[in-house]
Amino acid sequence: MSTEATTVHGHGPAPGIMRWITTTNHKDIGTLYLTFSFIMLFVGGAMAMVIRSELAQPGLQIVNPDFFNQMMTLHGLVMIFGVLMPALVGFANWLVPMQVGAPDMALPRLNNWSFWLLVAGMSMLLSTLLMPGGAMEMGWTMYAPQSLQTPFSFAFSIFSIHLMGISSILGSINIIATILNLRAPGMKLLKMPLFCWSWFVTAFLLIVIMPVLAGGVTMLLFDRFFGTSFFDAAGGGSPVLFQHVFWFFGHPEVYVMILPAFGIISEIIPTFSRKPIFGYTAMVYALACISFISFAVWAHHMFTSGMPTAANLFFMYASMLIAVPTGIKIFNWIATMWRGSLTFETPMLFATGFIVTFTIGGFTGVMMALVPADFQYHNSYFIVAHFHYVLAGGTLMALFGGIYYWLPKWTGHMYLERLGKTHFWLTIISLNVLFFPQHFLGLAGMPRRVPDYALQFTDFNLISSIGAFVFGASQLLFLYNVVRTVHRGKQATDRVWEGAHGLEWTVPSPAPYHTFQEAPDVK
Ligand code: CU1
Repeated sequence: MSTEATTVHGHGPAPGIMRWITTTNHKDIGTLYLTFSFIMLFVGGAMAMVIRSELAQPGLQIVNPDFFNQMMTLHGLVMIFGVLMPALVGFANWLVPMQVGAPDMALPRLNNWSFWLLVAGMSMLLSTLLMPGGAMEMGWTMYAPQSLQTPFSFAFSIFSIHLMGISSILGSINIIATILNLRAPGMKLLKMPLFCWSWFVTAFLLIVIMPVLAGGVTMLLFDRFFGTSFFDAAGGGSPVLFQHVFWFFGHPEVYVMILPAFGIISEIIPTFSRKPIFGYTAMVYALACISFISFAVWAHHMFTSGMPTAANLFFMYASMLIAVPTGIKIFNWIATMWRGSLTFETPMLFATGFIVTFTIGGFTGVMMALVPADFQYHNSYFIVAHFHYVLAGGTLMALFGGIYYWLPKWTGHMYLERLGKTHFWLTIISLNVLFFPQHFLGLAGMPRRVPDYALQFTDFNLISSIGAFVFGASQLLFLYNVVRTVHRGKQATDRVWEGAHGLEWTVPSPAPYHTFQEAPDVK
């Protein structure tokens, strides 16, 4: 790993394991986040394998329904709070200081605290599996009234969500403070690389939504353990109110997981196109626009909850509006590639794969935004297919691409290119085998979150499960490649990707004078 582990306080790094526990160095903390996320990917992935094993055949054969529900709930929470968010924060730690020309994050000790709070929170969440009654079973959305009938361990799940929320808020404060206060002279906001911009916007989203989630789950805690009735109809409360509170957090949370992924893609594509990003300023405003509108669309998750038609229509139109700035971003990535000197090393394969699979998820999102159509899709496997195209086909692909792209910079070693390409092709094919049939299952009426199903759903479920096993096994290639790179990859050169005009590593996307300049010659 990085050899420059000196802290900003001028002391040398602590010896041995204490270095990693006490570190305030942004690169060390970035490595910690990424390593933690990598471990959680296999934990959450193992839960997905349990789910798909059970669903490979109709009937109950592997696990009992209670355990299935616990796996389904924890899979969601682990993937969101343990894998995608920590990985993106890991990228922020590594890249934001380097991209704005800062010596470290603005608040290095807080940075260390953010990481270890996350570890404490996630450990507590996983420990609920071992408690009497097991972990919670109502899905990561924790809808009342089911969540008011949960085992004792629910209190610990809520506390773990509080810990992880505090971790996210502190991390976001650090990113905003770094970007606003520690930019090098001449690094104007509208000259920052797009990855920095994506995290700058995301950090504000997190600071707004995390307290809302904390408030919501605290009210659940009070209803469940202290006799209040915020969400309990029997005491005059409203279960639908919980859905409003939850999705006011939950929808922007989706953008927390995708905007930094957009940032990663916006760095990779210019490098492998040997051109500056097309439409830099439009990309920045699109990010801001998406995050702004994301606060006005939460009830598109609740069209069937009995809202007035006028409200349904408002949330339908607002949701469809988000397709505009998102479309601008997709267009600009493709325009960046247009007439570029393209090469397709592993990071670029993942970036182009991202555009395809993420866009499929985007299109099904537009389908579900339509109120009358959503009545058909609601609570069906179609929804599962949709958000896995966005989160696995989108964010996870961007993370893989980003790791391959920056690993030589971070470790000084080169990964195995052929193995990386094999990982990409196995991943993209198995991902589609895994998730595409789920659209058909949902349209044919298979509900989500069930351990058993009617016989007519057997074939597509089996195909989906086979895709899942191949997808899971493919990630072992990635694990091997990364570990091997860190330990004994061959020396990386200064300009691994041979990007023209210094468009490499930390600065591919700053604003050029204008975006129509000719593609520069390679060499
Ligand atoms: Cu949403």
